Amino acid sequence: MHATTKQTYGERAAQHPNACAKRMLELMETKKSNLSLALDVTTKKELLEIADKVGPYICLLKTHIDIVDDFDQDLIEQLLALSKKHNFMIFEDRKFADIGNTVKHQYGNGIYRIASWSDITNAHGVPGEGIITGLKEVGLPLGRGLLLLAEMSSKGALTYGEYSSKTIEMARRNQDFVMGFITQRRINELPNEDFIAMSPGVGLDVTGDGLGQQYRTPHQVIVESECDMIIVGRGIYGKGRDVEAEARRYQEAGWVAYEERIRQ
Ligand code: 5IU
Repeated sequence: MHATTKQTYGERAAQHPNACAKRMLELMETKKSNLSLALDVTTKKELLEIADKVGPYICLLKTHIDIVDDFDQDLIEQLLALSKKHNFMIFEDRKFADIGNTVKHQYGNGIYRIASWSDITNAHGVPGEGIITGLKEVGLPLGRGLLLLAEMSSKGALTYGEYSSKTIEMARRNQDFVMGFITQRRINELPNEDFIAMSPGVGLDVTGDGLGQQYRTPHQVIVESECDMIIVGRGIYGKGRDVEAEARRYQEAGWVAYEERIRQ
């Protein structure tokens, strides 16, 4: 077990050198939530309605802003208002994958201007370290944080072995901006390192979606795999589900697992 696995989110926040990671950990501690909602819906109305219902239970709202048919600037303003109302941070799951100069513009410019509203975003290590340098130029002055994709949850993913280790090395060299990983299990941390491990592919009722997604339970993710945050999508807002009840259920399951872990 890693040293940070047994610490509380609050203890880790108090000594974290990365400003965005510190804010995230503080929020998890005060809100008693390690739940992130992955809100993959295609209309502004659904996005805002579900975010408002689930807001009290989550620490982080994960978006795919480019799938919203009727995207406009007002959506961003309303989303930011909800993040203040309910006290959650925002993570645009953009998965940047190009050279530094291109991602810099994809992050700061275009219709979405992701850096202007999203606290956190993420990137693949595929292009090499220039991708971090490019994103950092835009994000660091704004106090943003970056997650690297160390491991994916989907069947047959190529993110393993040396690819994952090299990604981790890149993160180590950029700890001012890289705050953690999207991963299926906690990475091997060196002394004085603390990367927030966020895990998608979480569900309590089903094990897959027929399109390659693979689900594990909050207990498997937080206790067995030592990750810090569960990212849940359709388990909360899927067809026929009571969104608020499911959000509460996942928040509780995530927090109970965390309490078990820090007591171990
Ligand atoms: N997501 C994954 N697996 C990954 C990565 C991202 O599922 O390895 I990186 C995203 C895709 C979707 C959300 O936005 O997390 C999971 O949604 P569901 O809980 O509805 O499967």
